[in-house]
Amino acid sequence: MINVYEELGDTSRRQILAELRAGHRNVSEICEATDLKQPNVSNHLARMRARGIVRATKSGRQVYYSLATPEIEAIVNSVFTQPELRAADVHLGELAKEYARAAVQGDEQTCSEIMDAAFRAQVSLIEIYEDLLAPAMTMVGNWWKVEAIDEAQEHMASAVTERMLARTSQIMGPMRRHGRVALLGCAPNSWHVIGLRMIGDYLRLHGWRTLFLGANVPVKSFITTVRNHRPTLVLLSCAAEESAADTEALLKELVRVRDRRQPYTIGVGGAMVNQDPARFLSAGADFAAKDLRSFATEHLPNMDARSAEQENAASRN
Ligand code: B12
Repeated sequence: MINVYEELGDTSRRQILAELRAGHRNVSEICEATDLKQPNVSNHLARMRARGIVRATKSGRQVYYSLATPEIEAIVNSVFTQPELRAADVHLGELAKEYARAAVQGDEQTCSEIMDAAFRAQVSLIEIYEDLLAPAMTMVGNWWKVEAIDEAQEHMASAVTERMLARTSQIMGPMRRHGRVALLGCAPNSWHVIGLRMIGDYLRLHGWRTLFLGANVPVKSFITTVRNHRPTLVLLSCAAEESAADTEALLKELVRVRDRRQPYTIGVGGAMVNQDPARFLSAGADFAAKDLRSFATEHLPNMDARSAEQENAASRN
């Protein structure tokens, strides 16, 4: 997984990116400005290009490099204009509270700054999702329960968080794509997508092609999409009793249409699944993960190993 902040941890790359802040440059101009040797600069540029941090444009016989997107530009600028942070300097519990307060006000700017502070300190993606965003959303839920905020504010906080996830996926890109497909979605009447989005982001950063169907997907079209895209992994989220029966029905249908040519694995997660995993396992799920951390450390490594084995066997035959 790449993180622009990690790339900025290397002195030579930092010098190159600092130079590109001023505008597009070719290799000789970068060498001149940084005192780095040409092969060294070319290697770093190739690496950062593969990771979507810089882009190259041809003009006549010259290739010019620039920062790839406005998001990357903003991050690079923030690193050069703000004090350096270490993981020990940030307290995710405190940041979660600050984030939740900003999110219920619809204050995206503050939420982005909080996320960036954590990224700058090189806190991992899993920690940012699990120890900052997830507890912040739980706080939002608790405030709503005691009527400290109204439903519109809860919706606003959800919308802000979905945008923060989208922004994060812009600034992080996969190291290496293996091309296996994961399809993620929710059954009819199932509206909680933030946790599922986190799982999808994590998979994408680990080389999966992810198809995100979102909330409230009719069973028939869910199944058609599965048939059309032949995923290795189908993932559902269920957070509330109100959507549990529909999720069970979708699971049963996914099992019914699965065959030898399409032997996908079905995984489930979400607050309702955590409350009663057996209910979803008996409806057909192959596994239930309690959170992103356990999905990433317990379930995904097994699945990756199994898929790699199957792919090797298929290429031998
Ligand atoms: C935001 C929110 C909403 C938003 C969702 C917006 C959106 N875009 O997602 C809206 C406003 C739409 C909503 C609606 C409702 N909600 Co609501 N909601 C919440 C809230 C506050 C936060 C949920 C969240 O995003 N958490 C953060 C994420 C990261 O956590 P997560 O979902 O648990 O995901 C993690 C893991 O579970 C796991 N995971 C999740 N999905 C998956 C899937 C897979 C495959 C894997 C491997 C792992 C995995 O990984 C994630 C990261 O670790 C919770 C409160 C809470 N304590 O959770 C209530 C909560 C989930 N909602 C609840 C309810 C009851 C409802 C409503 C029925 C309310 C109503 N009466 O109208 C409706 C409709 C629900 C429906 N039919 O689906 C209850 C559910 C209780 C229950 N178990 O039955 C909760 C717990 C609040 C409560 N304490 O009462 N809600």
